[in-house]
Amino acid sequence: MAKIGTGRMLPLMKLNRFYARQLWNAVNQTSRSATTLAVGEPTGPSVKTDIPGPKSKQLMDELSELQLTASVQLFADYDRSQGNYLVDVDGNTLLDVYMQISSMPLGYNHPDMLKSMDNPHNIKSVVNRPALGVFPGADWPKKLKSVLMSVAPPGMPCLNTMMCGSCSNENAFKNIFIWYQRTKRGKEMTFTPDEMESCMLNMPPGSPSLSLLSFKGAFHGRTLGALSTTRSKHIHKIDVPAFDWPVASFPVYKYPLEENVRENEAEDRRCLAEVEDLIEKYKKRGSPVAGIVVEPIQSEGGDNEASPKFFQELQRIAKKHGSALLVDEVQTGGGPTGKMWCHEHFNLDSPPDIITFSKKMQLGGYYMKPEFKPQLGYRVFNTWMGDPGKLVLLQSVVEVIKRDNLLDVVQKSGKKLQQGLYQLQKEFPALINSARGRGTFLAINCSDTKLRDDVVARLRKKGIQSGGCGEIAVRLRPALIFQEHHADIFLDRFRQVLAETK
Ligand code: PSZ
Repeated sequence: MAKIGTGRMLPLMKLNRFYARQLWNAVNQTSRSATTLAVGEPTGPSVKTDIPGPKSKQLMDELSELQLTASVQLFADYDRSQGNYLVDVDGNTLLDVYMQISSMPLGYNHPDMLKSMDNPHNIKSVVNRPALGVFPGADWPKKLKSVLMSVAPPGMPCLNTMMCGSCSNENAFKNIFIWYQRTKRGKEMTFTPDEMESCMLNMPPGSPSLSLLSFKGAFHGRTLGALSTTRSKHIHKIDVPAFDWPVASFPVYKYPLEENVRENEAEDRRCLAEVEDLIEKYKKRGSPVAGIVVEPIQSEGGDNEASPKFFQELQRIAKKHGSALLVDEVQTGGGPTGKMWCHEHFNLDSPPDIITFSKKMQLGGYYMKPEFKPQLGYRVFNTWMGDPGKLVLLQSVVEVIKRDNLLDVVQKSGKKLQQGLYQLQKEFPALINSARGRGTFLAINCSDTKLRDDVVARLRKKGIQSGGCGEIAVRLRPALIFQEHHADIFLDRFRQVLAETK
């Protein structure tokens, strides 16, 4: 068993002696060199079997007795995975630039996160999971302030915690509708008998006709309300009833950006004009746009970027029409763009109204301006309302981000990755194009879907776990501890894959 920091035995952990040694070294090191950021990692990928290998296939059969396994790629060994490397049950070691759909901020088995469980108080916060809306623990307000508020986007002093990305959006949408109706009424507390009765029948005025505007290519989750704003793929939506809410075009840029400035500015204007038209149209229809919901970089939809100017204008349009602006940072939040929050790159006139988060933040939730806090209890509420156990993990994550300057690491590794992608698209212009992104939150397009799927599959054979998004993009979503030498490995394998395609 590993001994750690305090000198006590690590409970709950089956670590082999090698990793235990590395952990011990990591915890006791004070200087933060490149190697301490990714402690005890393998020196590179190694692939021994097909992926999925025989053990993965056996487990797949076992799991298929219970559920559909169509999306399962492999079974992982989370005891042996370390840092940037995912180890599977067949002993294959993959450099993971996808990180559980962008949700592992510090890679696998980070010593500081493990160490946080070597503490009886923290273990009790996992064991005794409260209904936070009714019985929060004594340290909850302080913890929210010292952890979540310490990385809050500027100008957003209020907060709700939730479970996942979808339910963060779902509940944030409710906050927007409640805010919108309160603004109309002038006061929240006074509901008419008609409102109280009609809402029980899903009818106006109690269940008012209001809408949220989202964008083509958007992904905001799969729960029923969120799904009405999701517009990325039919497989996400088909057969499920949806609200008749407006959908505007999201900019589709020509790359490289610096050579297509005029066209891309015209594209911004086209999309913004559409937003404004839709707001007018839905107002006339009797279903006013209470809020605009947007990702800072459309992720599932294909890593589609929009300019800071687009977002500045979008905010101005929202304000002009009395609509709230919700920026969905579920995938972009937590540091991968080189800032804690991607919208901080946009230089907005003022903070957005609501920012939702999940993934790298360990638990879901949203920051909001004070006027978005409902004034009555039980309006935005559920059993758990987040999870103190996850906040313990986030505390370690935030401490490590600050201590190890991980946003700087992201910027440095991101630059290397991005330059490497630019170089590769110059070498293989018939195969790949439109490298883009911020920090290590990067993507590149393949010439068609078949090639993209093929590239992702062949990268895996060479020991790189990447992911696709949209129709033709390969996306990179490494952990914040991804360093320049990892970028070299990725770029080298990517070059090999492309050279073999030529
Ligand atoms: O297929 C899926 O359901 C996927 S694959 C990646 C995601 C979902 N991302 C989740 C996500 C997101 O990227 C944005 C911008 N907003 C909301 C969500 C929903 O988060 P979860 O999956 O936690 O409900």
